[in-house]
Amino acid sequence: MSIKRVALITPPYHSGVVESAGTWLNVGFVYVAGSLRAAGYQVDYYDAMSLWHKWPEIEARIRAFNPDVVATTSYTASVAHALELTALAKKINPEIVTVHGNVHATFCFDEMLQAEHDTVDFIVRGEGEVTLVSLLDCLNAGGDPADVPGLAFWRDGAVVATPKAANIKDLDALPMAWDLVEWPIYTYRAKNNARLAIVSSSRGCMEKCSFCSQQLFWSQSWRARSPENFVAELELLRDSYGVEVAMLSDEIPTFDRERWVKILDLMIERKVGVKLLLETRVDDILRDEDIMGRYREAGVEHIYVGVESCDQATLDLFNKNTKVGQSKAAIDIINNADIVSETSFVLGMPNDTPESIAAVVELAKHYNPDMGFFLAIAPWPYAELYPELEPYVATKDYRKYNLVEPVVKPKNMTLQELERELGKAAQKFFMHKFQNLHELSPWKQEFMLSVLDLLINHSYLAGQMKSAMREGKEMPPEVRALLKGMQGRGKGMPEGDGHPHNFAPIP
Ligand code: B12
Ligand code: SF4
Repeated sequence: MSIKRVALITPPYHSGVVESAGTWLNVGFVYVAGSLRAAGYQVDYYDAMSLWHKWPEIEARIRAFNPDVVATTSYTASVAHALELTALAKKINPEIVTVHGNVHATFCFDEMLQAEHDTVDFIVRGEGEVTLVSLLDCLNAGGDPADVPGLAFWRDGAVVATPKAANIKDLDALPMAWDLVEWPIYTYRAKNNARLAIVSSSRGCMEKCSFCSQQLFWSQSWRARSPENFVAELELLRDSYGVEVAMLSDEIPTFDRERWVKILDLMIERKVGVKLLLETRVDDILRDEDIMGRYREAGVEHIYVGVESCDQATLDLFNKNTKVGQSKAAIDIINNADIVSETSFVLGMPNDTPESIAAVVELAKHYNPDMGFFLAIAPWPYAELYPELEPYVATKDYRKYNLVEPVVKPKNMTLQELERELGKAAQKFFMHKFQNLHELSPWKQEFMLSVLDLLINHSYLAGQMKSAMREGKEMPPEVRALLKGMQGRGKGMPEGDGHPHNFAPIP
């Protein structure tokens, strides 16, 4: 077998949620492509999802590149589209080797291969850089994939899973294929369409939240790049590709305070100027209260912390390892540093009712993040919480496992009622926020107005926001002016994919 050309393709799945805020690149592919090229393979980085390509365009690009391998990425919500993609590749040319990676494939390889072994050749479990190259080298050398760690595949009527691959030790040494990225499409709408990158400074998380897939994916480990290596990458992205804003894909970039402080200091010292959006844990924010000014000075503009619940019993069920009071304190710290604060609440648990959801909205207003999102719990079939939720799981249609569409049916609500209550929760929260816009600093006011623009022009909440804001007189004049120019739903967003269009958090 002679394999040279590898197409890395994102499945054209859209829940329309985070996509309202911007267009986000696939940094996992930038890593995998870098390693493939270093090993001598030619790569097409093809973000069909972000390009909003439909099947005919995807088919045309596959035919034009004429790959030996089509590899794609499957998290739970996108796996159906990823499977359709590899079926398409086989239809175009049965000789194409098809590969799936990412979290859903890593854990649900058995289910996928049982059902789709005709069109799925290999599943890479865990990190892709070493395993994919080893697989392709093995195939080229006529070897046996059973000897390559980190794989699953179908052979003789059964699934073969090879031993787990070792974690990559030196993240600094991984080559990156930034030059393959189709940069012009990646912009951050909430900030004047600034050029947007996603970067990774660390991988993993040592916590054990029972609803979360990421601690499982990284086997409760945490590894990081050195501050010098990471900051040099931001400079390269700024100088070579005009990157102005970068979102960290890290689960917890701040985990090691010493390393994080070094990153902040280097960014200040070298005047890097790239603005950072990041997610971290409430306890790291409490720990870093004394250096929040440095966060801001270095360019951190937006911090998401997962509050998840306002109720200690639910936090304990989630294994969240935080106390209710800590969340409010962390949000205050972020707000006091004049950084945009964002959080989400995981709702739609079996015991939820309209009243319990309304109570969360009141607490959300009290916690006072700049942005609050009210998510429908998605029962990842491999998460520790799954057995608890299983009796209430209403559908196995993974396309709905996107944190917006309810999948778990509460005991005393229908799925439709829950969906309506979640919509109302967002509406009530943001109405309150915009009524009190004047409490924010000038730059945050400006930012929040662009968020409102996205909400009313790019979101399925548009209808609800419109009706609620008919009493626009309660709103500050800037908000009223924006409302006047309101254009209804969908501007600039392709429609008709059958999923709701929402504005929601950094995932
Ligand atoms: C960046 C990101 C996105 C980007 C994706 C951009 C793109 N062009 O593909 C955007 C913002 C669009 C996005 C959207 C969504 N996302 Co998202 N996203 C992330 C985030 C923050 C980082 C992922 C990342 O880059 N990690 C860093 C890289 C280095 O790691 P990696 O991606 O895992 O890739 C490595 C391996 O997995 C493997 N690998 C991955 N793919 C492949 C493919 C092959 C062939 C191989 C060999 C290996 C391989 O190799 C890579 C390198 O080692 C994660 C959370 C997190 N902290 O991980 C959520 C996350 C992946 N998202 C999630 C979700 C739910 C969504 C949405 C459904 C949310 C929503 N409601 O909108 C949407 C769906 C997409 C859509 N279009 O509607 C969930 C998935 C949960 C699950 N278990 O299935 C996560 C884990 C967040 C969470 N809340 O739990 N997301
Ligand atoms: S939710 Fe966040 S803190 Fe909890 S395990 Fe997942 S990544 Fe870690």
